[in-house]
Amino acid sequence: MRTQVAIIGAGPSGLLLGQLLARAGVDTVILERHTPDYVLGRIRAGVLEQGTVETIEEANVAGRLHREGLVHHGIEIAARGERHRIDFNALVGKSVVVYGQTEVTRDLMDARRAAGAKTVYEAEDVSLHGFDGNAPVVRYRHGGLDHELACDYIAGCDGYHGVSRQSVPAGALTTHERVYPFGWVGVLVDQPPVSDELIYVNHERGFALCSMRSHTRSRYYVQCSLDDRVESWTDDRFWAELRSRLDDRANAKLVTGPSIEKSIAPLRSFVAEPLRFGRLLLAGDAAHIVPPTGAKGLNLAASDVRYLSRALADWFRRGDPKGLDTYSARCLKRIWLAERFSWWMTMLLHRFPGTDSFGTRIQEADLTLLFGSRASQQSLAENYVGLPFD
Ligand code: FAS
Ligand code: PHB
Repeated sequence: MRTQVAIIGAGPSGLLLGQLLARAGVDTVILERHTPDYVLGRIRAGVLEQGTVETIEEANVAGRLHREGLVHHGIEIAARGERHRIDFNALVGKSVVVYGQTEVTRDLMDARRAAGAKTVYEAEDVSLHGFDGNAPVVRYRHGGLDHELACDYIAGCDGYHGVSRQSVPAGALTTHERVYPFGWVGVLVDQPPVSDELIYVNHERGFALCSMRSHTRSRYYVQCSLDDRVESWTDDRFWAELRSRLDDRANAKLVTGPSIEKSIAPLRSFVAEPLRFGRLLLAGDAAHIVPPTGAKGLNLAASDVRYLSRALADWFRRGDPKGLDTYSARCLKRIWLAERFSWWMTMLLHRFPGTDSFGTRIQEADLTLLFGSRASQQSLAENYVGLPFD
């Protein structure tokens, strides 16, 4: 089998890249380790930057997003018994859309299926070869048979634990990492949200986040220990811990119920440099990870894919290598700005085990600056809604 671009991974990065390339007339095959239901069952991001919405519009799969997505013009930060609204409209004249990653993935899957583009689900033992030359090959097993996919380029969209980054020769990659000493327990519940907008909470017991997927489905998180196992977080324990971290106004509106999904996510900051190795290009979580505190993970993946789809289209349509040659540097500029913002939001809102008095006072000063300075609020707003593309 042969294609122009072999895409490894059918998460949002791989599917969005496949859709954008299809619209540019570039042929792709996506190889995905799991089943479509397994991919859709992973509950992850919930907030889309304006730039991400524009990229999804460019992919021509924004119909349901515009019908069902919730436009949010601000968020609230709760700390020290206070709540402060960050007014995106007043501060930067932009907004975000609350629309779950699962729904973005579903829309992209439906579009790819309707277009008849090839996706191999349950592809096993995927391996990448020859991407340091001009004729890369991807090998995999499917249905008990060995397969070989010849291609011009490989897009490694297979996430943090994928095979693509692991296939890069030792020494060709530099990684940067920060692992945080806590995780998030996340719960999805079919009950109305406590507020019209997201509430990020810094509480002495730890971080909490009140989010949503719609007016009838809410998403909540509480900071937990890295030693915690999801089995030890019963619904009752989760609701009691969330209540202990919310203010009276939120508690009065909180409607609990049986969780329809519950998971623990570790928090880390991670970047692999560069993103290109000959005919292999990394995008999304395969290249970087951010703590979800800044709602950047999915948006950063979409940012990589926006650059990569244009670069590959320029190459296949006009033989212009400029986009491919500058892909890594352009992505890394946005990646590090998103890494910084996600790190800063995490430092601002979490209680770090073992923090000394200096660290505690610095966090308090950061909150005082944010609550009292329009310039500080403007900086948070411009990063949260998404920095402009260069
Ligand atoms: P993904 O990991 O989503 O997709 C990679 C795909 O590649 C998967 O389908 C996987 O099965 C497949 N794959 C892996 N190895 C393979 C192989 N060897 N062969 C073939 N296929 C292979 N971001 C936010 O903005 N907000 C959040 O709240 C948030 N919460 C998160 C919670 C968790 C637990 C995790 C892990 C991430 C979270 N993220 C969040 C970040 C997340 O949304 C990612 O940024 C987003 O999924 C990135 O999409 P992809 O790059 O497509 O990677
Ligand atoms: C979510 O709704 O899952 C969500 C929203 C904002 C974040 C993280 C997660 O920062």
